[in-house]
Amino acid sequence: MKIHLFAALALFTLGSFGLTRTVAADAAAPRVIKVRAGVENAMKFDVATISAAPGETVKVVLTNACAFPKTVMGHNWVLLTKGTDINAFALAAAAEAANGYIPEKQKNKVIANVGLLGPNESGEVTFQVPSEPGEYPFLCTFPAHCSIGMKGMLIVKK
Ligand SMILES: [Cu+2]
Repeated sequence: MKIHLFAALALFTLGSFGLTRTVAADAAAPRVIKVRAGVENAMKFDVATISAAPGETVKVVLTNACAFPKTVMGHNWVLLTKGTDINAFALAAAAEAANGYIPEKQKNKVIANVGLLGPNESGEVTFQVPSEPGEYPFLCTFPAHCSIGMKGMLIVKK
């Protein structure tokens, strides 16, 4: 009888711990935003506008839908600080293949980024959305992709 009671208590305790862990994990889970680059080899993201609350934690999962090799048509996803000139950033980035097309001198303008992906590859980044409302541009920094249209905007508002 004693043993049964102990076993029941042990099970109850284990169950409680399991429940607590699950609830905590859910509360901390970021909102997932799936973005595909180069669907049908078009130079754009299928999600060009992302709305988020100040300080929200999000996870951007980028998939490269292009069929071409990474060196010919890789794609990345780079979120920049508010007010950054994305054309100037893209121009500087184009010369820095060795850095995954992130310009060394403008690294401070990058809030979050998913590295360069080859065909059918996926990558992700989890980050906290800035607390200041406004428009934050994102782009693919592979040479010429942004100027053709591979860009978008993260809109932060309460
Ligand atoms: Cu691209």
